[in-house]
Amino acid sequence: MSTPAPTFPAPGTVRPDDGRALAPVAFATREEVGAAIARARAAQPAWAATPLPQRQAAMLALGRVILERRAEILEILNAETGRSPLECLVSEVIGTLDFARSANKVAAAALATEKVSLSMVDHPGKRAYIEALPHGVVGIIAPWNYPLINFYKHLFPALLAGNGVVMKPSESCPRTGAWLAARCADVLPQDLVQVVQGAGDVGAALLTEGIDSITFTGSVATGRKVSALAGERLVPCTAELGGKDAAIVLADCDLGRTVAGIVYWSIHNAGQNCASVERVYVEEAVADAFVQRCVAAVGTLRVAPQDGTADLGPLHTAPQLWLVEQHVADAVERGATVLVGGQRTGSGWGYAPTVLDHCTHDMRVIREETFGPILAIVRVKDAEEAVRRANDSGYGLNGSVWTKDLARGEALARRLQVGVSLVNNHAIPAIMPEMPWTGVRGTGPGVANSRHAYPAYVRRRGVLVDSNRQADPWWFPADANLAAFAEAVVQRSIGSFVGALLTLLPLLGKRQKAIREFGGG
Ligand code: TXE
Repeated sequence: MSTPAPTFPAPGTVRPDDGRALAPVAFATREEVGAAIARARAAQPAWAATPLPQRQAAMLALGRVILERRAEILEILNAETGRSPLECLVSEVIGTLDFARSANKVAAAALATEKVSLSMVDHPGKRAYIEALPHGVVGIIAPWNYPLINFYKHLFPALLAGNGVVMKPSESCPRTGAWLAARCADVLPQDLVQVVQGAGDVGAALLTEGIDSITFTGSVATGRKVSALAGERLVPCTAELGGKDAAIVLADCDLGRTVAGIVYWSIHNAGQNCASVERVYVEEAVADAFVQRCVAAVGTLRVAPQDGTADLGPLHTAPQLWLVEQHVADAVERGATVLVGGQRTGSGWGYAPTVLDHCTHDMRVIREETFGPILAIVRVKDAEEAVRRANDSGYGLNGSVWTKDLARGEALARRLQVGVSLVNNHAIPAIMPEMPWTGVRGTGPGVANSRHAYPAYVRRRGVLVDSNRQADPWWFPADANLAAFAEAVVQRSIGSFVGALLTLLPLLGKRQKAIREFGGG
């Protein structure tokens, strides 16, 4: 069920918690985007030539300055998202220096030159290696839901790899991106990190104005557009998109811990997390007890009181609030029961944390990304049904199984068609630079974090040095000895290795002579 969308305030112009106006931020023109790329490009070669240990030290300085000046960013985040400074501190700021430390370790491995092991028989005298070179200037396009962390998880590795960076914050959270760019300017070479403000046209201008690689985080619809534009220009692109994560609650779980974990991962950041638990499949045997405890726990959560102790903030935008209301209304119409919440808080874009019981797969709240503080419960007969239903989704980011039987949980979690499988936790790898953050289906195959994310930041160059004084035996001229040589090579592969070698050796001598003569002696 959906009704036509009403008119909403322009993104980023009002506080989500009380609707007060925010100071406007100027958007960049296409020419200004081009100029920002050019400035970063001019600064990048010197940065790329800076030894890795110095780049790593700069990352620690960046992580440190973010922490030292946390009061400023917490105020900005609070204004732009309506979340309490405490929630912003815990979810986005607290870990910056630790993240930088771990990102430094990952970079050391990801950027190390790889020796290639070549067969001395097939490639005598040849030595080869693979090196990692920065793309040049990396564009980072971020969404609004974690406006700081969605930058720095890409910013650290992009810079460690020796790139310049142009950041494009969401038009909903421009001030957070601007503050982060200013902190980069505090500790990094001048112009290396740029920020351009604006909506989708400014994001697209990064590509049309010549960015060298693009890292996109956001919705599926935009991810497709960005990937297509990057594809046309043959620009490396990685896209991390939405999710509809499932959690499976088995009858033997530790009920208290499971309820606490699932309520947190459903409702943290008002559910505006690509890896929120948006569907809970609970085994019938434990369903009543699980639901009862969830209702009691969710009923205690407080939205956006200004005393600094809120458990969660409001929804980030008016369209988001409207979408959540649509999903709840659709679920109720199709037979779900609202056990707690289910309405606005009355302040800003606040929506009360909600438990929906008896959800089914025909409901939007189970099929589409909701991005709201909704704990949607589907009761299932057993674990098999749970796995089948969990995999029945257009997305695949995280999936978790909650049980005391770790071996069974692990086996079930590994049957989930997702990028990150967990037992007794959810979404936590997002803040682990060592762990890949990736997905399947609509979530997209893009990878953030870990050495596997590095194609977004580096290209590989293979280098081969040949010290063999003999020519390669298949060079010109083609002659009868080449034909015999080729046949002997085939025999070496499929027939007798030793026999073929005995044939090859004299032929090699003849081929060398012919090739030398061909080359003029
Ligand atoms: O996305 P949008 P939003 C997902 C989350 C949800 C979405 C919410 O699941 O689906 O992000 O973020 C810019 N060319 N994830 O609503 O609208 C736009 O200005 C270039 C996934 O902000 O797609 C903004 O800066 N850029 C996740 C950014 O794209 C364009 C983690 C995102 O906007 C553009 C967090 C265009 N044509 C959120 N149009 C994960 N999987 O890790 C818009 N933009």
